[in-house]
Amino acid sequence: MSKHGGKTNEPNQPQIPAGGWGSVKEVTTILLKEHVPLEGTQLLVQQNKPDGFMCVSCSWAKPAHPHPAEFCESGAKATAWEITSKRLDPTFFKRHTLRELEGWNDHELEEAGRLTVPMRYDGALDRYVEISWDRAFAEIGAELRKMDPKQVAFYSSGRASLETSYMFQLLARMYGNNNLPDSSNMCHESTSVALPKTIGVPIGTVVLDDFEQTDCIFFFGQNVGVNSPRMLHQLQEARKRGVPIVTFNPLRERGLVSFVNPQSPVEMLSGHETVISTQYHQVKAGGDVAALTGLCKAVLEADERARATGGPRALDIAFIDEHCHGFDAFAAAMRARTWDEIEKESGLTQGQIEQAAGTYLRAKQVMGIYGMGLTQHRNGVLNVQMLVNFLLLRGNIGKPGAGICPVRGHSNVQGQRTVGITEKPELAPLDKLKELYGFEPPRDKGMNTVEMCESIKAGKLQGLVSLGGNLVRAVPDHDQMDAAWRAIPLTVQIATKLNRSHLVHGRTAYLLPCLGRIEIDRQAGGEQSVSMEDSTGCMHGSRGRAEPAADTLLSEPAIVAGLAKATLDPNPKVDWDAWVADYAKVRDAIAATYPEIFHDFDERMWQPGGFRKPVAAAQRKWNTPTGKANFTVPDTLSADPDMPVPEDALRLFTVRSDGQFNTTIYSLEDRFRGVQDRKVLFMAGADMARLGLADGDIVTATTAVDDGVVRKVEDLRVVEYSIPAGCVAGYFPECNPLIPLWHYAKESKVPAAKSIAIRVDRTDGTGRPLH
Ligand SMILES: Nc1nc2c(c(=O)[nH]1)N[C@H]1C(S)=C(S)[C@@H](COP(=O)(O)OP(=O)(O)OC[C@H]3O[C@@H](n4cnc5c(=O)[nH]c(N)nc54)[C@H](O)[C@@H]3O)O[C@H]1N2
Ligand SMILES: Nc1nc2c(c(=O)[nH]1)N[C@H]1C(S)=C(S)[C@@H](COP(=O)(O)OP(=O)(O)OC[C@H]3O[C@@H](n4cnc5c(=O)[nH]c(N)nc54)[C@H](O)[C@@H]3O)O[C@H]1N2
Ligand SMILES: [Mo]
Repeated sequence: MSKHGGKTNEPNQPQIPAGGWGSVKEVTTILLKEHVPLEGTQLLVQQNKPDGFMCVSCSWAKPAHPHPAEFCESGAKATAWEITSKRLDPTFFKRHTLRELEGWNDHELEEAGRLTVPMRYDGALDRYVEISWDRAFAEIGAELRKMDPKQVAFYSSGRASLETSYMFQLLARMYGNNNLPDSSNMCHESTSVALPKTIGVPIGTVVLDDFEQTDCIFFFGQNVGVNSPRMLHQLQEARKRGVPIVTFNPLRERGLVSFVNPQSPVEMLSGHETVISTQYHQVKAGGDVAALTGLCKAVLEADERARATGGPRALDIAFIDEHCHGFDAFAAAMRARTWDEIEKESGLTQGQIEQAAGTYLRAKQVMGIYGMGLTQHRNGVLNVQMLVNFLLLRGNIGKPGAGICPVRGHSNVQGQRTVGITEKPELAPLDKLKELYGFEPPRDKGMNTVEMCESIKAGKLQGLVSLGGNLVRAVPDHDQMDAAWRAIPLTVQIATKLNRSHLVHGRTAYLLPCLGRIEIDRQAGGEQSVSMEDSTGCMHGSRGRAEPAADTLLSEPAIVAGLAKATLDPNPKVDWDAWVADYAKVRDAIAATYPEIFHDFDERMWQPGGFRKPVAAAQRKWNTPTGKANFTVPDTLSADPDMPVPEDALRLFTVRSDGQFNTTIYSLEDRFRGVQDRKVLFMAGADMARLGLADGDIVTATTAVDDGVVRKVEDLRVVEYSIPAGCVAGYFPECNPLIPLWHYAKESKVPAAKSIAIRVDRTDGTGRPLH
């Protein structure tokens, strides 16, 4: 299964490298399709520049010395999508009722254009109707004041700025709860739980400079070519220096195989591509604990051989002695595992794992990069801890060129946590908030995303205020959740475009349209800028450059302030209006709350490359209970001990395509995987033969668990693909009805979107044959 990078001949997979002409064509197509005016295309040059606007797509780091065109295909699509010239004004709802719109797909809904005016749902007409901002705030405030604060949730999708997020968490806490679920609860929460326990910080230790110094990269479950393409530049540079990249991923992802830099005319003309992964190990979905156990075992075996022969040690003994806790128990646990069980659970051979371990052993500075392939599993936290174990064995944390690198999703998802968006009271600076604003912050634990869904299902949640996002589509168990969602007494959605969560709304529902980050934000104090934190813990300023989509839009800070003023009793220590007039005042407040991270915020945010938040583990200071970096002993090698896959079933994992940003579907095509539609299942030839299926068959997928609920998705097309037998891949969000809400990562409650036991057959799930 393990192959060296480069081209392969696999069923139905396009033989294209990531980047290249395809990328240029895609960018041009979407700019034209969205009727982006010429000034708009010129805006791309300002993307991710120290004085420009920060990309609204992923959160990958922004270099201090950016490329003249520091954007990628995904970023350009996200920009075009936001600055589109299409508008959804209230006349749209005169033409379409909500019930009618429920028949539209996710692409069609957002494609209708930017929302322009605040609206309230009118049940008699089954439409949203325009309402003034003042009235919207007053009515929402009056509703919220009547509710039990503990039964209201304030969700945020990870895009809103540090300024907005700080105001939003303050609103929730002054209102009376810590119910601040966010997109991170479905994403890197496994990281936020695993890393503090092991290395004492909730974020990664790697910065861009490390890419210039590393001599080996291990890459687990992250699809760089699609989801963080700007990182391909760092990977390409590393490859040019001969740095090996060892990838573990069940799918052969094009962007992980090879890359042509679309911003290099020479490469484009010569068609010269860089091989990205020098080893590609198609681990089984959920097989990473086993694979990493094998890797650690191989390192320990190499160390024993070295000791026997008197050669140089394979372990960094000095580092382990000085900095680590729990090594002996961990080493014993690794030795006790047999290669048989490791091979069975990982789907890789001992030889393949030893080959990868050999590469690791030859390197002095190794980085471990990962994404949703590790976090969205029942063992999501353990997966991350196993990667830390592996790095610790050779002291690969806290030195240049080495470290752990979680690749975060939304552009400010990490920053939202930094400024207090969390349901865990112990992670928020409650005493400081009390001191600054003179109120008693709630001390009880709030709801995370899964807990909020449980509360909705139980009919308890009274109100939901969503700062961006599309929760109805992003959460598991769609069929169960949709009905419950409609019974929520009040939903308030702050959004840029129409999505499913606006159709599946609460009994009273408001839709509040906001400015996007790319737009000029004019307030009483002049044009405003905002800030965000990238995946490597660096904070950047961002200035909007495009004319707003409509002059009726409010900025996110203005909307949060509007809601706060209408909902909360006046507090002389919080001048919401002054904050909206001048966001520098919000930054002052953030700096007063977190002086260590944000001192001199207003100046430092324009520093090229951003300013970095202190990350103790990067200095080998371990803020853990033991004061050391902790090894973790895995209690299982099994992919998913609590959702075993029956003999006649498969393990489904859900992924993204290059035509989407989460639930935002730019186009139905996935050019990297060579399909034109999204209702597909990527399946191994061996499984197709075993199940009597042929490429192109239309099937129904049913979740193979026995909890009294039938979960199914119909009309999926089987696509033969290079994927380990027993695993099958489908798209998020189309396959979300198959994920039970209760199936989430232990400890972090991240829905286990990469591990769902399903049966696939050519009937509708009841035994009736399909077409
Ligand atoms: N263009 C674009 N960019 C995005 C997004 C987007 O939707 N579109 N979303 C943003 C967000 S919020 C996030 S969180 C990130 C997500 O970025 P990623 O972390 O790349 O997310 P996914 O596409 O869900 O899948 C990750 C990869 O994990 C692999 N995988 C699945 N199961 C396993 C497993 O068990 N083990 C291993 N080793 N690998 C596995 C899949 O094959 C896939 O290649 O991207 C962000 N950037
Ligand atoms: N099966 C499965 N489920 C998953 C995942 C998976 O891999 N598989 N991934 C999970 C992950 S990692 C994540 S992060 C979540 C994503 O969950 P969310 O973050 O909730 O969803 P998005 O699709 O990113 O939200 C898109 C909407 O945000 C709004 N929006 C866009 N820009 C702005 C803005 O500037 N301001 C405001 N206020 N609104 C804006 C638009 O209206 C748009 O429709 O989904 C999770 N769900
Ligand atoms: Mo995410």
